[in-house]
Formats: sequence, structure tokens, C-alpha cells
Amino acid sequence: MSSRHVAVLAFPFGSHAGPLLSLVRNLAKAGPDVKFSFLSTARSNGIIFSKADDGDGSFRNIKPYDVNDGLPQGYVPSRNPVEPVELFLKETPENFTRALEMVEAETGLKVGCLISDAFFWFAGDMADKMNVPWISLWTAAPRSLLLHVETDAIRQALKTNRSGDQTLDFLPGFSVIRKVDLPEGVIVSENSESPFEKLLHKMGHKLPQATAVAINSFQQIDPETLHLLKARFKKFLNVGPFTLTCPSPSRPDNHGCLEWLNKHQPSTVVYISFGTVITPPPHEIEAFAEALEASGFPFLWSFRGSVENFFSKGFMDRTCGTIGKLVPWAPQVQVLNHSSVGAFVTHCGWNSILESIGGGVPMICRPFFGDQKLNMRMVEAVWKIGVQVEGGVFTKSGTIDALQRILLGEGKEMRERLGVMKKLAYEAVSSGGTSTNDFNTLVGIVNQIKM
Ligand SMILES: *[C@@H]1O[C@H](CO)[C@@H](O)[C@H](O)[C@H]1NC(C)=O
Ligand SMILES: *[C@@H]1O[C@H](CO)[C@@H](O)[C@H](O)[C@H]1NC(C)=O
Ligand SMILES: CC(=O)N[C@H]1CO[C@H](CO)[C@@H](O)[C@@H]1O
Repeated sequence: MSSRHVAVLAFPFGSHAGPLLSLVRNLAKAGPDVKFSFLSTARSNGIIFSKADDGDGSFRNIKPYDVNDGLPQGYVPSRNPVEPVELFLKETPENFTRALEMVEAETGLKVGCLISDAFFWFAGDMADKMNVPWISLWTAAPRSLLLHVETDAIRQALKTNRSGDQTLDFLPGFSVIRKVDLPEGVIVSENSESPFEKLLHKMGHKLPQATAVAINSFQQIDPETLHLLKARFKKFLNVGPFTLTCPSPSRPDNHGCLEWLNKHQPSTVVYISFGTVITPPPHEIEAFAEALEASGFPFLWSFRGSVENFFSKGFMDRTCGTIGKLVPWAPQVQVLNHSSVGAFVTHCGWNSILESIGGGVPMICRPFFGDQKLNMRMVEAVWKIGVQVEGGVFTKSGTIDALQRILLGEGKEMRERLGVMKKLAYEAVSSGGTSTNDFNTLVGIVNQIKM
């Protein structure tokens, strides 16, 4: 029996493979007779496939395959979080090439289309060789994508100016974006690029060749960047926000977060979460806890680390059960969508920002690395839906100030602006909306592939 066959190459770190699988599930639902082979490391597949099965049958035509993660036997993680990424990249693209041969042999089906994380520029070469379409997914914001596409031009323009205040006013819409807001790797010199920076640079060169570049975003969120990217790519498809178009199945609210939120007044609660990768340094957590206690705002804190090591017993005794709630995990999309939440303290990862917009909650930003500073700048200076914590790190007084600005001051106007953005997001994903139409274009590409 012959069938259309799509191979998917996932980047197995951070919040990359999960969103890619979400998109593939929607494609699999739209094309129940298409076979999808999903290639990632055993660890990544183990996590995302166990989380994602909500029994709606969308997995019938998606099958995970494990590729070599490149870690030496008995590898013990070092303090350098980039190390496993670099070890993995050393194996690519050979591990994917071999895995594809294996998958074709096992299924008896030639691969007719490649879908990859945008990081994997080499998927473009693989697709060329196989003479099949290449669809690439960028899981972060349109702005950061543009920076990688424009890296050479930016390096050239900024070469002569060492001032961190210099703005990127040579790019339309970028006059408030400063040199200091740029992700690492954009303004290094070519011969001092790390393997990961090389990957991003190369990606910027290759993506214009893709049959389509898809993004977890919606057109109306950043129209100026949209136009620039549309001019660069053959097809630029905004198929998000994924929280609305392909929400991951909800996990039970085991810690009673939503019930606790029900007991509070509208827009009064501070929700704190730094995602699944980052834990701020202990002195910042301590300063933040002091600020919470001193300002007296109710808070819900989703904290990944060991609570005993980071919080004093006194703080726990005085706040938890009364004004505060500390949990190891919270259903973030639903929490941000709850009317009681009035401020979101975040590291400014792209998924978190989309979730905050979806819930209409102003942000207090403490970015750490990668595109987080750029996202923060967009929140603060372009969309005006949040503030950066003073000096970029948590101090007691800076945090109190930020909390008061959002919960008692400017937060109200920010919520109005967020209301408009939220409405645009919901319109984009509705029937006939731009994200729905862009998704249908993607389905069209998959439907046209050769058997
Ligand atoms: C560098 O950038 C800053 C901020 O945009 C500007 O004030 C300054 O004139 C620039 N210097 C040069 C040498 O271009
Ligand atoms: C957010 O809440 C509204 C009701 O207040 C609901 O209609 C909507 O589906 C919720 N969105 C999400 C993503 O849960
Ligand atoms: C499926 C898989 O992981 N295949 C190969 C990945 O690449 C290394 C060599 O770079 C091979 O040893 C694996 O077999």
C-alpha cells in the first residue's frame, strides 16, 4: 500500500520539540491518511509523547523514532547547559540521515516532505537531495527570526559603533531595539562564532530557500516584521498562537491553583514562573520573596527547584496558606486566563509571552538569555504591555516598584492594550482568520506531496 509520508526533524532541547509535535498533530488530523515519522532523541520523544496523548486519536498516523543524542556513555551533565546541545549538533546531520534511511526501509515509504525545526538549516540540503518540499518551523518571535535572517547586514551596520545604546533604526520598525537587546550571536564576528551561533547564522542564510517557513505567532502581532519576513521567504505562514490553535492536552491541576485563584479579586494576584529551564540565582529569589512579603500582594509561584534550599522557613510560614501559594507546577495557560491574575513575572520566553497575551495579563520581565531580552524590549517599548524590572535583576526595591506599577499603576492601560491584542489573536485563529488560512496553506503543501 502506498501512502504520503512526511518526516519531521525535531530539535530536542528547550521548548522546541513539544510545539513542533503540536503542529504535526494538527497536520495529522487534517490528513489522516498521511504518515508522519517524528525524529528526535529518545529522551525528548519520551517526554513529549507521554505528555501529549489525550486519546483523541491524533497519534494514529504519527510515529516517533529515536536518533542518537551524541552523549558519551554514562554522560554526567556539567554546569554548562550548552554542552549537550553541542554534543548533539556534532552528530547532525548524519544521525538524521541514517534515521531517515531506516524509517524509509521500515515503512517501505519514501519520504515526500521534510518538516524541521528552523535551527536545522541542513534539512534544506536534505530536502533538495531528495527533491521534496522543506517546511521549517520557527518556535520563537518574528523579530528574533528577522535578526537571524539579517545578521550580515546588522553586523555590517553596527561594526563601527560600540555604544550599547545604539538602535537598529536601519531596519524598519526597529528604532526602539537597541544593541543590548540583541540575542547572543547576532553581533559576534564570523570567526569567533560558537557551534550554536554558526547554526543560527547558517539558518538565516538557508531559510529563504524553504518551501515554507511556519511560525508560532499571528500576523497582527508585529505587522512591520511580518512584511519584512514575507519579502524574504517563499511562504511565511503564521499558524499560532499554538496555545489557541493546538493546545497541548491539559494536565490535571493537582495543586489546586485554579481553585485558589477563585478566592481572589480580579487582577490582584501575582503569578511567577520562569519556565522549565531557568531558576534565578538564590539572592534574586530572596530579594523577590522579600518584595512580595513587603508589598503584600497575593501570589502564586510555580517553582521548579527545591523549595527548602531557596526559601526561608520564616517566609514560608508567614506567607504560604495566607497570601501566597508555592507549587512545583501550575497549569499556566489556565492560570494566565484566570481573571484574578493581575501580573505575570516571567523570563520572557516566547511561549510565555503568547500565553500572557492570550490571558490579557501585563508582564514584569526578568530576561536571562537568547531572545528573551529582545522579547522583553518588545513587551516594554513596542507593545507597552509590561515593564522590565529595574536594572534587569531582582532587588527588593526594584521589585516592589515593578509590582506597584503593574498592579496599582500603569497595569490598567496595559490590560486595555492586551485586550485588543487578545481579540486579534482569537480572530486570527477563528474560521476564516489569518492563522487558520495560513494553516490551510500548510495542509495544501502536505496534500500535494508525491507518494
Ligand atoms: C552610536 O550610536 C549612538 C546611539 O544611537 C549614537 O548616539 C552615536 O552617535 C553613534 N556613534 C557613531 C560613531 O555612529
Ligand atoms: C479563557 O477563558 C475564556 C472564558 O473566560 C474561555 O472562553 C477561553 O476558551 C479560555 N481560553 C483558554 C486558552 O483556556
Ligand atoms: C539513528 C541514529 O541515531 N543514527 C546514527 C546517528 O549518527 C551516529 C554517527 O554520527 C550513528 O552512530 C548513529 O547510528
